[in-house]
Amino acid sequence: MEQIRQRIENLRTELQKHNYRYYVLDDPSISDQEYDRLLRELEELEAQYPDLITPDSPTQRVGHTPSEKFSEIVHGQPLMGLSNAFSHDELWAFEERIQKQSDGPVSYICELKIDGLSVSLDYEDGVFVRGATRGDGFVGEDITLNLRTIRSLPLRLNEPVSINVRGEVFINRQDFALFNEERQRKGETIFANPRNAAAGSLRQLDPKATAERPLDIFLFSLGAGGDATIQTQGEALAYMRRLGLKTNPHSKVCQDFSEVLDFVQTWQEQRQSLPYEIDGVVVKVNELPLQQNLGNTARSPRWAVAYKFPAEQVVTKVLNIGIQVGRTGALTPLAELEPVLVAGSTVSRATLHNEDIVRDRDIRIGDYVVLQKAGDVIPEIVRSLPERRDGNEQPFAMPSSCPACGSDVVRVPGEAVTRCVNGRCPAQRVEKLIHFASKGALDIEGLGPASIMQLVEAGLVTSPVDFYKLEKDDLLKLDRFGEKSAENLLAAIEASKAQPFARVLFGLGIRLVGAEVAREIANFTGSFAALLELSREQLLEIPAVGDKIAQSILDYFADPENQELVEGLLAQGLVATSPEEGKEEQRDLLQDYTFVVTGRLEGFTRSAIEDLLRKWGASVTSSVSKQTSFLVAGPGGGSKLTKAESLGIPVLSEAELLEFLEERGVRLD
Ligand code: 0OX
Repeated sequence: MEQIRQRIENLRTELQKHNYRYYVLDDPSISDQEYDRLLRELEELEAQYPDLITPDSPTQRVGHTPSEKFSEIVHGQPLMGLSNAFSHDELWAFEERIQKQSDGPVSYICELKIDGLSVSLDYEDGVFVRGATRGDGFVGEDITLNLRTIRSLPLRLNEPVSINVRGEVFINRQDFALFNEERQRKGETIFANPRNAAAGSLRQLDPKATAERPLDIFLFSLGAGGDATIQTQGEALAYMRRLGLKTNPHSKVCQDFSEVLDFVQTWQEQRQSLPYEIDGVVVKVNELPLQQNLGNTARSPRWAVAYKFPAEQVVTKVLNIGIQVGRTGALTPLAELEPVLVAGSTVSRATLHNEDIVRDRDIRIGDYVVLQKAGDVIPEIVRSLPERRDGNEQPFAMPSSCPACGSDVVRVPGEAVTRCVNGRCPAQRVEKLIHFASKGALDIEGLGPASIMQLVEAGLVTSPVDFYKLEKDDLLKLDRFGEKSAENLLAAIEASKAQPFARVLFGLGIRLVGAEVAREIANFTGSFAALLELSREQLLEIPAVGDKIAQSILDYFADPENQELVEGLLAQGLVATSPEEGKEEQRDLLQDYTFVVTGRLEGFTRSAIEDLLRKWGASVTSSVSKQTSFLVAGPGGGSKLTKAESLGIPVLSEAELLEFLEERGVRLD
C-alpha cells in the first residue's frame, strides 16, 4: 500500500512538472503521448484506490456537479481597481504626485495590461482552495471550480505556502478565433471579443463547460501571505514565478520615468504582435514600502496607474450610405464601408446616427474616412478626409419616404430623428421582433437578427406570437437550422414563456418604455390585466411615468393590433406576472469607463441610466472632459455634444449605449 501511495505521489509530482513546462513555460520536455501515459496510470491507480484521491491531483481539474448559482465570497482585502491615464501628460502628472510624496529616487515597474477578467486565488499550504471574481471589489463570486479547469493554473504550488494572489483570466487571440468558428458552425452565438468570451466562460455553472473553453491566466500581484522579505513588485513577480504561477514575461523595472514612457510607446506600437489582447500598460511604484506609504484612495491605489491605449484608428472608404429603419420608425443613416480590420475584427458598417451628424462631419458617399471603435466595440466614423476627394463623392440626403414601405417620413422640429409614420412598416416589424427576443427583453437564445430575418422572409413570423407557434419542421426547412439547433431554439422559446412581466412589457417595444421604466411599471402593476385597467391619472402615480410615457402607453394599448398581440401572448402561455428576480452579477463591468449623459432619452430617464451605469461600476460626471470615455447623447444634446466632438470623445446614441452594454454583459434591469 505504501508503495502505491508513493507511486501516486511521484506521478502527481511528475505530471505537475510537465503541466507547468507545457502550459506555463510553453516548453514541454516529454511528448503528449508520454504525458497521457502517465496521466492514465494515475487515473487507473486512483480508480482502484479512490481513498487516495486528493483535490490537488492533476486528474481532478474538472468537477462533476454543476452549481445552481455561484455563492458570494467576501474578499479578505478589497480588490482595488486602477485609475486611468489617457495621455503622456496624465502619466507625467502621476509621476509628479509620486515624487512629491517620496524622499529619494523612485523606481517603477511597467506591466502589460491584460484585457481579461480580474480574479483572486487563495492557496493554503500550497494547495489551490478558492478563487473568486473581483465583483465590486469587496464581494465577488466563488468560481473555484471553473478556475480549477485552467491548465496554466497550478492546483499545487512548488512550496507549501498560504497566499492570496491576483491575476487576469483571458483567452488568446488564436484560440478565440477557433472557438468562435466552432460556435458559428454549431449555430451558436459568437462572442464579440476574447474578453467577453472569457467572461462568459468563467460564468458557466457547469465546470465541464468551462473546461472546454481555452482559458489562460497571468498572475500579477501578491496579496496576503507569502515571503515577508520581498521588497519590490519585481521580486513579488519572481517569487510567484518560483512558486509555479504563470506571470507575464514582459514586465520591466524602470529607474526613471522616461523609460516608462518608452515602454508605453513600444507596446502601443507592438500590441498587435502579442498572442493575447492588451488594452494598456500598468505602471506601478516598484518598492513595496513606498506603495504602503502612498496608500489608496477610495477606489484605487495611489501607487499605480493604468495607461490606456488610444483607440486604434484606420482609414477606409464609404461605399454607400444606406438607411436602417428602427423599431420605432427612426431612419438611421448607415455607412457601408470597404471592409477593414480594426481592434481585432473586420468592420464593414458603421452607424452615422442622424443626418445632422453626417452633415457636421461632412461625410459623403465615396469619401475616405477615419474609423475607430468606441470603447473597442462600436465602429464609429470620426471624420472624413476631404483632401483625398476626387470630385465623384456624393453628399448624403435623407430620403423623403421610407425606404422599406414608401410611407411619408417626418422630422419633428427640434429633434434630430427622422421617422417613418407607418406603424405597420415591415422594417419596423422586423426590428420589433428582434427587440422582443433580445437579451434585455425575452432573452431567447439563438433568436438573433439573422434568424429572425429568415423566419420573416419565409413567411413564418410576422408578430411575436408567431414565435410560439413555430414547429420543428418549419425550422428544418430553413438553411440556418439543423436538428440540434432547431430543438435548442424551440426549447429557448418555450423557456421564455416564464419570463417576468417587466421583460415582456419591455419586449413590446412601447415608445419611451425602456427596461428601467418597464420594471417600475411591472413592480407597480404586476400584470397586463392590472396595467390595462389603469387610467391616465393612475398611470401618472407610477414614479417613473410622466405625461409623455403615460400617453405613449395609452396610445399603444388603444391600438387593436397591440391588444391582439398581448392577448395572443397570454393565450400562448406567457406567464408575464412574476416579479424580476434580483440577480447579483459582476458589478465591475464598467469600471474602466466614465460617462456623461445629455439630451432626452427614449426608454430611460436620465437619472435612471446614470444609476444603472454607476451600479455596474462606471463613473458618471456632469461635464465632458478628456477623462470622458463616452458622451451618451439623446436629442437636444447641445453644447456637450460640440465639446465631445472637439475633444474626439466618442458619442453614443441611446441605442448604441444599449448595444455597448449588451456587448459587455451588462443587464438593463
Ligand atoms: C492587468 C493588471 C491589472 C492590481 C492591484 C493594484 C494594481 N490587467 O494586467 N491590475 C494590475 O495591478 C493592480 N496589474 C495588472 N498587470
